[in-house]
Amino acid sequence: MSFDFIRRPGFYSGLIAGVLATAVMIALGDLWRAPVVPQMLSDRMTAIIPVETFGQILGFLESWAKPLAFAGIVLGQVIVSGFIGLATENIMRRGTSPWLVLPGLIGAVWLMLGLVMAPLGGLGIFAMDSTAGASNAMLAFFVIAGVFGVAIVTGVFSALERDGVEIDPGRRRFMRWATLGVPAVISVAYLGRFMDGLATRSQPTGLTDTEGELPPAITPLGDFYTVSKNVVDPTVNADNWILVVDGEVETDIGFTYDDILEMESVTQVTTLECISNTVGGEYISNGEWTGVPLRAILERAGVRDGVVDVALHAEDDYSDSITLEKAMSDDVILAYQLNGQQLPDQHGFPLRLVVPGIYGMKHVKWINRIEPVGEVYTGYWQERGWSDEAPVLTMSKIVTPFYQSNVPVGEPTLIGGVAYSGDRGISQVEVSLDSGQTWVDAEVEDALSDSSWVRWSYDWVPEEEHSTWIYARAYEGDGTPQIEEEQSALPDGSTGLHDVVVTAVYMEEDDDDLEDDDAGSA
Ligand SMILES: Nc1nc2c(c(=O)[nH]1)N[C@H]1C(S)=C(S)[C@@H](COP(=O)(O)O)O[C@H]1N2
Ligand SMILES: [Mo]
Repeated sequence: MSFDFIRRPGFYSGLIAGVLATAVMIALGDLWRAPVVPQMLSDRMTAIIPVETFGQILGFLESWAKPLAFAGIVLGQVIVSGFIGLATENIMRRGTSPWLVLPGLIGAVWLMLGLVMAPLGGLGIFAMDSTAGASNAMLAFFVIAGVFGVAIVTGVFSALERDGVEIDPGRRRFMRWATLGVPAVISVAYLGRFMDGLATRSQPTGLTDTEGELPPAITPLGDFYTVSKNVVDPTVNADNWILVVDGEVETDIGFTYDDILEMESVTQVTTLECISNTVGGEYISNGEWTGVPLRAILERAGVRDGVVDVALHAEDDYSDSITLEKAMSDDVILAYQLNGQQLPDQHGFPLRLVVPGIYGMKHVKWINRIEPVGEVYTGYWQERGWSDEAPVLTMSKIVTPFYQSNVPVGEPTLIGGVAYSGDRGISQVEVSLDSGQTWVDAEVEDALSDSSWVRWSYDWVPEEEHSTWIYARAYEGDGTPQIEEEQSALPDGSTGLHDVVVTAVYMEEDDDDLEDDDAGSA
């Protein structure tokens, strides 16, 4: 088998065109909310692959599965583009005019995107089932197909010209780099910036930066963790946004952003933790949320008899549900503020659900439709094997000291962190300083609310040089201990005790000497 085709102009023009078209597609996703095909396909793929295989192959689950699937699809797409380029070269070598090949190529790619890729991605023909609708997708696909076609045809054409017609070599090279090289560089740069954003799409909290002290009780906005399924998150214009309430209700109603702001508001502290958070992980933060009770909205529409679940639909085609019973409790709110500020885009502007006691997955962001339904509703992550009830499993986390750090013998070291049980309270936190043999009580701060984590601390004075594992163990309000058995996050959330290894060493009190040395050498 020969790989000579790799060096053929059709093939590499196709590769470049593929990268270029992908970049344009993502840019249009950003600008027009046009469908981003690899994003749709990776949504679909992660839904279709059996959970066990998925969990095993990808180990780290929800936060990495999507970016990996996405990157794989883009790569596949670019390689297929290479072969389309090769086919185009073969056709053009038979003397077919580029002015015939170009519209043919554009039309074929346009139809393929609209009639094959969009339905495969679950959005219907030309994405007519998407939030943005078909006309948007038709136009976006045309621009993408156009860029793709022009890139390939000019690439192949200039190569053929070089074979047949005499052109000054300098100009020819310039032409080729100008028509293909420049846009390729721009799009690689754009893709690079974008892949960077992809890796940080799920952003851990800045919780761990607090060695030697407890983390803030309320997580500052910039440190609040973020998780989203999207490659491109929605940015919602509140002026055009309407919250629709329909389904099993007496009257369908719509609320504008101002309607919501005018309703009586509540403010409450509630901790958010992602169900894919590992033991001791960074996907947990505590916020002060302001909004309106979900019940107030549901009562205006009037919920019909027989309703089981309330589904929440979002601008990014994400959805999830909570039971009607939960939806009616006082502390379930539709929030439009976080820590007294307008809800930031990445946390779900203009409106997101806050549902105490349940993992972050159900705290739907960018909500645009609320639908009471008569049967159990399967949401985005439930289609991918995650728990539907998703109650928070009690956890404790050692924030300080850091893993593998040295602490001084004979002096106090602060051991501290957070403990969280959803909405079941924390009555006690214990610490072990001898790798789990004996336990001492940590001091536990008062909780800021029934659904807030608590901070705990213990001053430890190691008496001799040694290494040890520090463990923490929390107890719920009614005294139930957290589950010690180690279990990975899928499907119900992780369990097990968090531990951190540290070494106690003699540390010389030589600060004065150092200062003297510094002064001497200055
Ligand atoms: N519309 C929408 N809501 C969503 C998600 C999403 O991808 N889309 N991700 C969920 C997940 S898995 C988590 S853990 C929380 C994270 O909320 P945060 O980013 O505000 O911390 O949002 C949830 N709500
Ligand atoms: Mo999550």
